Amino acid sequence: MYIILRILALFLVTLYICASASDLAFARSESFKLWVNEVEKEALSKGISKSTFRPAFKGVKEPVARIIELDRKQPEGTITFDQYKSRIITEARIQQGRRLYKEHANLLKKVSRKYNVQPQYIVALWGIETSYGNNTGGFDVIEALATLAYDGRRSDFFRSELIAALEILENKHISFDKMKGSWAGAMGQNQFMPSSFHRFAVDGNNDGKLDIWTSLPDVFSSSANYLTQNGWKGDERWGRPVRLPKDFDENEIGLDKKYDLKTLKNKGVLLPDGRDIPVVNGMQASIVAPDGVDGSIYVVYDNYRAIMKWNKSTYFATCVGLLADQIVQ
Ligand SMILES: [Ca+2]
Repeated sequence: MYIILRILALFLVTLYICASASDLAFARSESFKLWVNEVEKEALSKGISKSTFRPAFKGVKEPVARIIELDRKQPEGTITFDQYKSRIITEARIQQGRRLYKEHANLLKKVSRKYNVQPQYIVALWGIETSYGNNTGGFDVIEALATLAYDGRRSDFFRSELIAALEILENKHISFDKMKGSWAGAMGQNQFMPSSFHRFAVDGNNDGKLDIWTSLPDVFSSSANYLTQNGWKGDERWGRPVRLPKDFDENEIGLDKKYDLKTLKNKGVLLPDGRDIPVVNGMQASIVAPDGVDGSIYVVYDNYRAIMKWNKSTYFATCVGLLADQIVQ
């Protein structure tokens, strides 16, 4: 009898747990539905039509657990620059970059002239963002942005990106089923967030659409336009690797400190092979040491700051510069 009671009790407890778990799931999906209704109201008030909104949200039933998981464990900061560099600038990526640089030379030349950005930087950004268009991310952009906007960690940011993404659909640059991107909503071959798309995407092939998913003229022109709108100088480099003298004051390292090149030369900053650094009057430079003074050291110019507008990471900006150098070497 005692055993039967135990089993019955266990059964009831299990039933209770199951019921409360499903109640919870139900409550969660109801709360998400209400939230989507609210987003729809906002979208309609901002000029998005129902015929855009409804199909775009048709498959969006609940927040995607995988995206929230990815958002909570971003690797940046946990690896050294040296490790990052060896992952990003692989021999295969250099070789492919050189090949594509030649293959698309005419288009790149045209874009480069129009936006005053050297082609190797356009190719390097393309290579690092999506392995030259091979890895654009398989997430549905609306679903990804809705998940992150609902989740709460950075709701305001992702909600405005979500509205911006809906505007792209409204303007028919891409259809909702082809609007793929990263888990964080970065889209197409150069991984623009929707707000960057609105500010910097360009119709490179003049077909009336801004298509950074499949049109290379649009991808290249948009990347170049991004850089040029953020202060790129077509007659300057990004920076270069250097060597510091032994007695160099570590407090002089950092993007917040700017020097003219003659000052750096006088402080004993040398090229890696021991020659003097080139001095160009009027150019400002900073010293960057991503792994500290014992790691690799770089002098960086204004163009480096333009790359950091794209992605606010010294790891990223340095690798774009180094890969660009390799592509034209
Ligand atoms: Ca186009």
